Amino acid sequence: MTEPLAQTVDSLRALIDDPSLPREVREALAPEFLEIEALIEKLNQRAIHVAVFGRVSVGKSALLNALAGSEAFKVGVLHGTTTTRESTHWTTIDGARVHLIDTPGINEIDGQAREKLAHEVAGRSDLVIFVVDGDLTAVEAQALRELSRIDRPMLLVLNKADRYSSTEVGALLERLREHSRGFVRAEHVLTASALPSRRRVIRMDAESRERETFEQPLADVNAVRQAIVEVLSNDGKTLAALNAGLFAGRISDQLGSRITEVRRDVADKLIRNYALGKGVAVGLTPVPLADLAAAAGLDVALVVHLSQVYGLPLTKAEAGELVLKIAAQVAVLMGAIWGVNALVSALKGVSAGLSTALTAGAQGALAYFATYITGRAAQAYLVGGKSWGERGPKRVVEEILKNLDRDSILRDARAEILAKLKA
Ligand SMILES: Nc1nc2c(ncn2[C@@H]2O[C@H](COP(=O)(O)OP(=O)(O)OP(=O)(O)O)[C@@H](O)[C@H]2O)c(=O)[nH]1
Ligand SMILES: [Mg+2]
Repeated sequence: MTEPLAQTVDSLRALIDDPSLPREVREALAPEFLEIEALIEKLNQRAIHVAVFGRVSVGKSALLNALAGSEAFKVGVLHGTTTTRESTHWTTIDGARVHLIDTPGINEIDGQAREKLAHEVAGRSDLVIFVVDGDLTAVEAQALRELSRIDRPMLLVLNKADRYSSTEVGALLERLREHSRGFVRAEHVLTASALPSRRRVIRMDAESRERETFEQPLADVNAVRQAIVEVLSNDGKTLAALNAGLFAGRISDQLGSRITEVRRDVADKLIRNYALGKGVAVGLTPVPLADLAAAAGLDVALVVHLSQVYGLPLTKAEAGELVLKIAAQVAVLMGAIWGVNALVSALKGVSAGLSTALTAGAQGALAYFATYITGRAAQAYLVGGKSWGERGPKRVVEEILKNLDRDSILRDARAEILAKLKA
């Protein structure tokens, strides 16, 4: 496989096999991963597309047959044997899958249609072969110019070389190189005998009598085959590979942001579930307000789980430290920003009996809220790549608290907890 192609396949494979992606994220991304698997499959096939163009009856179909080693395309003495806009056949050259594309003679179709076909077919080919059987005619020169604008590696092949002497072939090649200068590289002007005429041969039979027979000489398309192999190897950054690379790059960018999105969704769900779990647990067994901070086991579990979602796994001890750090900030900020009174009145809003004893729902809601903030803060820390960033933990927690709709979270939490407790 060529270098850039191999790299593309490797990087796609790495995306799929990334061990830092937890199961939840991987499952949510299943459709994207399937698409990438299919793309890798396609890249691994290492296929190139080769199209032939040329005047009628120059031997385009015969040339493709000789390359394929089979009678894949119809060959005929009549002008205009190939009439379908394009017929195709897969073959293998040098281990690579090659898609051969045959087209009708360029003088079969008029200027505009011809240009359109050339654009469409050559546009998705990795190599264009322009076949002639003599020096360039005006129509051929024009078509060659049009094709060269599509900017694909192009071979100019003098077919039916068997009909010329070697001196004639030499002279014709020279003229073709001269007339195609600027469009086709000199080393890409080649000869071929796709389907040499049968030769009359005289042989002696057993009785020493001369017998006239006809022999079909073997096709000679070695130069063309060699050029295809070269396109496959050096031009390895062939357009197909390059395009596939660009496509893959786009996919991995898209996937990158999808992964971020999915991680956020999964994290949000986790935070809400743990917060609810904690709220329900505390609601079932109300404890004095001071003991809430101690009931941090669930928060630690939440942080460990979150760290896995973000592919930055923390140990229980590390998560415990993080929870303490966040709790310290929350304690300071809750006091400083809202004041204890504000918090008490917020809870009053959800519970009439707050002044004497916290009801199950209200205390549960507070526990929910504490876990929710812990989760959000831990999430910010993980998104920052296990760092609080320049702002430091205090500012991060401060911003989370500031941006929260405290009252509605408490209200929703209480309703959810009560619903669970009743169930
Ligand atoms: N002598 C000789 N004749 C050839 C060679 N290649 C093809 N021919 C003959 O040229 C004629 C046309 O061949 P095709 O392969 O059908 O040519 P084409 O360019 O596909 O023609 P259209 O499909 O009609 O545009 C047939 O009679 C072939 O036998 C060759 O290398 N040497
Ligand atoms: Mg043909």
